[in-house]
Amino acid sequence: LAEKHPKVVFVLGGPGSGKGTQCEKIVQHFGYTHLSAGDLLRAEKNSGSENGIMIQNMMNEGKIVPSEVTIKLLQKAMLDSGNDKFLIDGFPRNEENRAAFEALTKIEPEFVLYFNCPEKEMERRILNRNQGREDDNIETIRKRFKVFLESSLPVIEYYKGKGKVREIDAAKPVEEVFEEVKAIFNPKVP
Ligand code: UP5
Ligand code: MG
Repeated sequence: LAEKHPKVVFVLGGPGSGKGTQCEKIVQHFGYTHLSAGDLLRAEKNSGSENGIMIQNMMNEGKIVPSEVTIKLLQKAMLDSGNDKFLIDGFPRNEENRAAFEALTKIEPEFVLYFNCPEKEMERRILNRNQGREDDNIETIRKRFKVFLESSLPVIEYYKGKGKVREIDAAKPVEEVFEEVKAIFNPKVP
């Protein structure tokens, strides 16, 4: 995988900050392949894999699935796609995820998109989503927020220290957020 020198952008932000929504729009405009780590884990769970029950239990507690499981799914999806430009959405979620991905894939992200959104707004969005996600209940949402603050924000801080974070005000309407996103991917277009 590393020999192909794929271009990777990590897309991070709290639960419900709009990562998936914005990634779909980036795909349409900029030719990336969107890989949501959460979606890959949900598909793995539904495939009846030996890890299915473990994945389900961890997601229902808002906990972070062991790196090796997630990274294996990401690597396979990258190879299967045939593309060389990826949006990796919702990963890495903790320092261990980050270090393991780097060690196993030898891939460094080009930059990190960070969708910054107040918790109240993220909560409102998730409770309105209604797509049958088992983790979209208020108890699990609170746990997801706690894990985000404790484990995922430090990853964003790490990349800030490397000058790689492109922070976006994600509290605005979808189209306004995407205007900011576009400027990051395509700084020349007015
Ligand atoms: N919406 C979006 N943008 C909006 C806007 N600007 N204004 C108003 N509404 C907006 O959006 C959420 C909802 O808000 C949608 O209804 C949308 O229409 C609306 P979405 O784009 O889905 O937000 P997103 O940030 O993708 O929210 P998501 O709930 O997917 O984020 P999470 O990070 O919580 O979920 P994820 O699927 O990444 O992970 C779920 C769980 O999987 C984790 O809790 C964890 O247990 C596990 N996991 C791992 O263990 N490891 C991983 O690497 C990844 C996940
Ligand atoms: Mg998502």
